[in-house]
Order: sequence, then structure tokens, then C-alpha cells
Amino acid sequence: MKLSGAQIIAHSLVKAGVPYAAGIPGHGAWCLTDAFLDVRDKLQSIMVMHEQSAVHLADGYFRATGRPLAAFTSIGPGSANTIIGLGTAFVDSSAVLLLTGSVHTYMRGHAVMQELDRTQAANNLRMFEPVTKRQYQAVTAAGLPYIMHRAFNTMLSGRPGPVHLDLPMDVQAETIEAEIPDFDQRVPTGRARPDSTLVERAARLLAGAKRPVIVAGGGVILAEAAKELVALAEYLGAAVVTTWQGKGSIPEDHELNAWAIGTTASHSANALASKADVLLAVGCRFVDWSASSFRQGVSYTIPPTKLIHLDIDAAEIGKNYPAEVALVADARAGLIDLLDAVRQERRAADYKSSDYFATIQAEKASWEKILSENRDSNSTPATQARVMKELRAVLDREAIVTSGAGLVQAAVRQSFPVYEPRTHITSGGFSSMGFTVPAALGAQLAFPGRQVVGCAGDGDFMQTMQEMAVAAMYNLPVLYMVLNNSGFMSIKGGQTGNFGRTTVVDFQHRDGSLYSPNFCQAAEAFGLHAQRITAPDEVQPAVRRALATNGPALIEVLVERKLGTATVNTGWWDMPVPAYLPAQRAAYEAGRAEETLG
Ligand SMILES: Cc1ncc(C[n+]2csc(CCOP(=O)(O)OP(=O)(O)O)c2C)c(N)n1
Ligand SMILES: [Mg+2]
Repeated sequence: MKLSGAQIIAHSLVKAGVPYAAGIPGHGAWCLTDAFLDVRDKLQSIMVMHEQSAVHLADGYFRATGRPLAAFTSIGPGSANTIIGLGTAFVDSSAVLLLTGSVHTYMRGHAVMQELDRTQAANNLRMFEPVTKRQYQAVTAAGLPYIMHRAFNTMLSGRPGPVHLDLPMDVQAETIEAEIPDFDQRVPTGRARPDSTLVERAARLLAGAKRPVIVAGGGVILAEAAKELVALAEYLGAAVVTTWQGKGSIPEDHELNAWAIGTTASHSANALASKADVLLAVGCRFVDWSASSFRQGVSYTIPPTKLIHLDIDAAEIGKNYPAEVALVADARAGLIDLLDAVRQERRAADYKSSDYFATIQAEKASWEKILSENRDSNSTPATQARVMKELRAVLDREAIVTSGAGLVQAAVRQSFPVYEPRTHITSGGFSSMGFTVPAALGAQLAFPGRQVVGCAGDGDFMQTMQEMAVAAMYNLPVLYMVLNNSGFMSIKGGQTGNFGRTTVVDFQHRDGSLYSPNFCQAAEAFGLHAQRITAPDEVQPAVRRALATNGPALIEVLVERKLGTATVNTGWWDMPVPAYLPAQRAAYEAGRAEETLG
């Protein structure tokens, strides 16, 4: 078949089952977007208003489904606009294929429009290196069928991640005789199993544990291992605690769920995990945020707690904590093998009658009590925590929620329980603002019939709110909850706690009076159904009205600004402060002295 380079890519995407490519065209990608037209019944081009959003949209789709989309851009600024999107996907191990137009191979270094050429020819490529799992640069059309199946192999095998494919304009246009290979023989099937001797050792530890805790990370969800995780937890009577990306790996109304671990997480998880005798960590990399900056005794106490670390990426083993037993394997295969081996060691725990179960329930109950102060508050304006409670009450169990950085992200984490994997989508590791809005579009494209709610702070929302145009144009029935507190209040909280004064965090006029755009009017202007509320009992009726429209909608909630009303601080976070703040400095140094890194 005679195909242009761009057509090879279009046909390869179709063969790989990719239904959407999101992006903004430009001269650098004209051949590509034109080639997409020929296959538009199978691969639909989706327009966005900023390239960061194209990547977040694809990322949201992957997190909701486990299947990747493509994003495309022109050369130069369009491609550079994707960096935050790629960083977000890379840090959280999410797969996205980014296709960028590039300088003609024969013009490299000659200062083509939008080329970065002064340190190296066509140097746009190097901007992406720290934020991609792998980069491919096409130099001939003939190389493209190979590059495409390598790109899918890289994106989806082992630990997933975003892949960047750089496409010189002449390579996109070059026409050759080409065959597109079947991808199923080019990507791995099956799951990598752990070493059976090590599984037995781990099983013995688990079987003998008095206070076992399982830490569920994003790897559990990526490996579709939630059922296996719950089965092992139930067999052992182990408490399950979750990282940002692990939220959803156990139904949060399960009695063994002990909530989120770390900073702005839960006291119950920190209390249980820091006192565990055996800890099984699955698909988690122990970042400072989930490990309370490695301060002994806060989230973890390793050692003496014995750590069994199961991860597909060997580089994570031993990185932040020493592992008693290291299992390098797919999370699902590892959990299946562990449960089989534990069965050989002992009978299932009658866990509901154990003292340890009572301890878990007591820790959970005392955490609920602390949480309830904000979550059950009747004050107007509503607290963010109360908004989450009301929203949860009105949505389906399998509704998908997206969030970006800010108090809202933590309010969702603490006060919006989820019950299924892939229903909680957040820019956790890179903690990017601007994620909520486009990620919700991706999730909605993945599940047109499901409720998809983007919960954004006013700051988060304003980084990508232009994508309301996309929701309106494609009539995607996403609901945006914008929690408006006229500021970057999470940052204000941090500045207040550490420095006792604040700057560039309140949205205000020169005279100090508060500023806020009217998000409700803005949403109407974009063509969304829009409402503005402020009392907690207005949330449920407003959400019902919005969902009944079956179209894109926004609810602006004017929320409480008072610090400490959205979330509860937990754990410890290493935040260096200068010596001119003696009390804070002393607290920081005391905490730091108890950190274990090595
Ligand atoms: C792209 C990006 N810029 C800056 C930050 C630092 N940051 C984290 S949260 C936050 C404020 C978020 O404000 P908003 O969305 O209004 O949420 P709030 O905390 O006010 O509820 C900022 C500036 C970030 N995480 N990402
Ligand atoms: Mg805000």
C-alpha cells in the first residue's frame, strides 16, 4: 500500500485501537492532521484550546480506561505547551502518545520558523527528555511502522509512561510502499511473575504478621489488581492504606480500608502503618508526600517494620526504604502468587473477631470524628469538605471524579470516598494545576454514559478553563464544580503555617478588596449550563439540575475561605524555613532529625 509517513501513523493508530487524537494543528503537523481525515470514522480528531490540555485529556482517558490516546501538536510553541501534561503523565506512570511536528530533515539548524536551533539543530526534542519514558525521532517514512509499534510497546509495557514521537515535516509527507504490522505480536502479553522463592518468604512474613498493613499505590490500579488486593487483605485481615494514585484500589467503604497515607491524608492510615509489623507495599514508590518525608514513626517506621515491596520497576526497590523482601513483578500476578503462598502457610484469618480488626475500626472511627468537623459543617459559605460530602451523596458509585492541585485535591482525597478503580483521577505526583478540566474531558470521552465531575479550585480552573469551549463544542456532559475561595488558599495555608504572613495568594484588587471572576457567567458565555451557589444544602439540588441537562455544566460554589476548613493536616512534610523564624526553624530541625534517608 502506498502511504505517506503521516498516513502510516494514522493507520497504525487505527490498528492499535486508538479512537481519538487530541491537539491543535499547525503547519508542522498539516500532513498528519490531513491523514487523520481519511480514517476519521475510526480515529476522531478532537480540538483543544491549549496543547497542555490535549495531553491531560489523553492522560485522563488512559487513567479511566488503561488505553492510550494520541495527542498532536505543531512545531515549537505548540509542542512546548505540552510539557506540563507530559510531566504529569510521566510522574504518575500514565501512557500518552505525543506526536509533534518538526523541522524538515534537510533544513535542520537553518532556523526554520519555530525551530530552536542555537545550541543544537531542531533542538525542540530535548525539552521533552525529562518528561517522557522514551522519545523517537523519525528520519524516514520507512522507519515509521517500526517506530509506531515500538512506541506502543514502550508506552504500555512494564511501568507505563508517555512517549514522544518527533515528526519532521518531510517525513510526514514522504510517500512509500508500506505495510503496517499487527501490533498484537509486537507488544508483550501476560504478566511478569515474581520469584517463587521470594514469594514464599514474603508469604511467611505475612502469615505470621500480627499487625499487617498493605500500602496500595497506583500500580495496583494500573495492573488491574484491585480485586486481588482486597482478597489478600481479607485473607490476612490486613488494613489497606492508599497513596494518591492508589485511591480506588479498595472500595473506600470496605471495613479494611484505613484511608490515605501521608501528608493531608488520614490519621488512621498513619497510625496503623507506622505501627505495622509487616508492610506490603504494592506499586508504590514512597514519595515524601505519602511517607511523611520519611520521618520515622509518622507514616512508617521501617525498620523495625518489615517491608515487602512489590513493584514492576526494580528501580523503586530500596530507593526510599530497605526491603526485607523485594518482589519485582506485575502487581496482579504478584498478589495472586502471594495469596496462593499465604494459603499454604495458614488458614484465612477470622479477621472480624480479632483485636487487630478492633484497632483498625477504632482508628477509623477517631479519624471520622476529626474529619466530620469540616465535612458535616452547616456553615455558609460551605466548607470544601462539606461540598464533597454533598456531591458524593448525589452521584452514582461509579461516577468519575477528577482533580488538580490545591485544597480541592486534598478535599477529594479525604472527603470524597470512591468505590472503584479508575474513578479517582488526579494529578498526584506532579501535582499540576490545570489538570482537572481537560482530564475530565478525557474521562467523559472514555465513558459517555457515566457521570464525570471535575472538582477544581478557582486557581486550578483558571489554568485551563478555556477548555470549556471543547466541552461545549463536542457537547460532552461533564460537570465542573469550581470551588471558589478567591485565591490559592492551599498555598496561603502553607505560608501562614510556616512564615506567619502571606503574599500573592489572595485574589485581590490594589485596595485589598477580594477579586473573583464570575465563573458562572463565564461558563454561560462558553455555552455551559451554569449555576452559582454558596450554602451546603444547595449542592445536591444544583448537581441534580446540572446532571439532568445531559450536557456540559458548571456549578460555581463560593466556599469558606477560612484556613483549616477544607482539609485536615496529617503526617509531616519537610519544609525548610530560615533561621529568622526561630520557632518554625526549631520544629523543622526536630522533624528533620528523625528522617531516614539513605
Ligand atoms: C502548575 C502549577 N503551578 C503552581 C502550583 C503550586 N500550587 C499548588 S496548589 C496551588 C493553589 C491552588 O489554588 P486553587 O486551585 O484555587 O485551590 P485552593 O487551594 O484555593 O482551594 C498552587 C499555586 C502547582 N501545583 N501547579
Ligand atoms: Mg482557590
